[in-house]
Amino acid sequence: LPLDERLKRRVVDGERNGLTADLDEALAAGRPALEIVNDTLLDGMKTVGELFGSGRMQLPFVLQSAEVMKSAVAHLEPHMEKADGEGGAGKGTIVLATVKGDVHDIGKNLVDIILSNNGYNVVNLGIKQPVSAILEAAEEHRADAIGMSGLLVKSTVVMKENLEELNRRGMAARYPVILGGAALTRAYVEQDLHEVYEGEVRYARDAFEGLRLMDALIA
Ligand code: B1M
Repeated sequence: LPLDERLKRRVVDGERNGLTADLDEALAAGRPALEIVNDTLLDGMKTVGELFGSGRMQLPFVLQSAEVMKSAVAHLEPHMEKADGEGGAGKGTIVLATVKGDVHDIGKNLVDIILSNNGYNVVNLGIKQPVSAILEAAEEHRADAIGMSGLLVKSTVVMKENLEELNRRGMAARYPVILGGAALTRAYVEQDLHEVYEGEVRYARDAFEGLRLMDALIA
């Protein structure tokens, strides 16, 4: 198989053997690390999602694919472009979390990498975070924004409840919120949730849009 196909297969098959050798070969051929993630590995995860969704792949195998994806991203991370030499973290702070009840964190961790590499200080709280933990971290770190990720349909409801809690606590004006994850749509966030939230709430389709939004919010 061509290298690209091979890498994609490794994600789909959850096959770690030979992974780093293939990644190094792709890097040596001059492919940017982020492009390998976005164009090849994420394509593999998409296939995994389709197979799982249609009942042709069982959960333990999805987990193996997720592990391969994580090791690949960890291997590629040092090769990703940094925005400034110092590794800055001076542009602003975002508190980032996967919402309550949701364990999916590959997308969130990509957002962390992209923002950190572009000069933001990211306080990554991890998965299954109750709103109280997110809001406390935002206050403690004097965050400029809050980022919430969630992939389950029920997480879209949790996100709405979280925004209502920010309203209730009178925090909405101080915290712009960026939402991302496969179950969301732009319309749900920028129309429905926009109606709900008394502050600014925006939808990020991918990690790069998350970065563009942070740049716009902080400017
Ligand atoms: Co789960 N899972 N899963 N799963 N899983 C989905 C989400 C699902 C769509 C699969 C399917 O049915 N086709 C489905 C949800 C259906 C629904 O809600 N209607 C599903 C299900 C059902 C479940 C379980 C309930 C299964 C079960 O137990 N029976 C269970 C849930 C457990 C829980 O959360 N309580 C479960 C478990 C798991 C694993 C643990 C096995 C594993 C996760 C491992 C991990 O993350 N550590 C897993 C995986 C891997 C998936 C799929 C296959 C792939 C997700 C992924 O990592 N994609 C997924 C299928 C799918 O998404 N279509 C699926 C790659 C990742 C980079 O994409 O996170 O979307 P994503 O991030 C993108 C953008 O969304 C965006 O940027 C990224 C790209 O740049 N983004 C942000 C994300 N967050 C952002 C935040 C931002 C900005 C952008 O700013 C704050």
